[in-house]
Amino acid sequence: MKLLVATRNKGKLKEITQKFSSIPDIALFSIEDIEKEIGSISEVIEDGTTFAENALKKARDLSQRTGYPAMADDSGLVVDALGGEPGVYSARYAGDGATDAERNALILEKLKDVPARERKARFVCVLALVVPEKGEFLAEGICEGEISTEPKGSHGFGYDPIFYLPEYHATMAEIPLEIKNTLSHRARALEKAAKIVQLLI
Ligand code: ITT
Repeated sequence: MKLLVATRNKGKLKEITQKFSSIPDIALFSIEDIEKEIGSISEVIEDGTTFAENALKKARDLSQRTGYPAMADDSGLVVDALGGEPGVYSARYAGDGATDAERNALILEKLKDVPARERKARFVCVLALVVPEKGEFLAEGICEGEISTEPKGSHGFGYDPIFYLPEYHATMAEIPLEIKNTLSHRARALEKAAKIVQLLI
């Protein structure tokens, strides 16, 4: 089965490719691969109020444009002390054009007076699979942690440097990618999605 992956995020793509590498009879193509064949694909506006809505919107768009099965992920950081922010706004938090470092700094600043016990947060990932003639499927993965008091580590991407995993005594950016890929929200959602894909092949 040919499966198009609706993301331009290199970190996500790497994680998805690794997780699906053991599934026989599946060939993954990124948006960039498809653009080489059909020309540029405009960005989908992620204006949904839930991760599921946005993931479905991205997967439907790519599948409808190409006629192939497509998978998209919407993911982000949910911080309890910020009432669930940045949530679906994770990619745009701190404004368009802000860097990962600026987004991390904004969260640390907003939490500067919040004590350790109230710094609980989670990464959430929803994967949407849209398969012509077979249907639409959703898979969710959650990874629980805390917001640290300073950024640490250089692995991963996005909010990883401020996402502290108490059981590892380290942030997500301090642990090797191979470990992140066993416990991350995306890893968990991908495991569920892989089972769905295997049933559809
Ligand atoms: P695509 O829409 O092209 O897939 P994106 O980077 O815009 O890529 P999202 O809209 O899903 O992705 O935004 C999710 C944001 O949440 C992302 O930019 C990161 O800042 C953050 N995020 C998601 N997964 C993460 C992870 O594993 N580690 C750290 N931050 C993550």
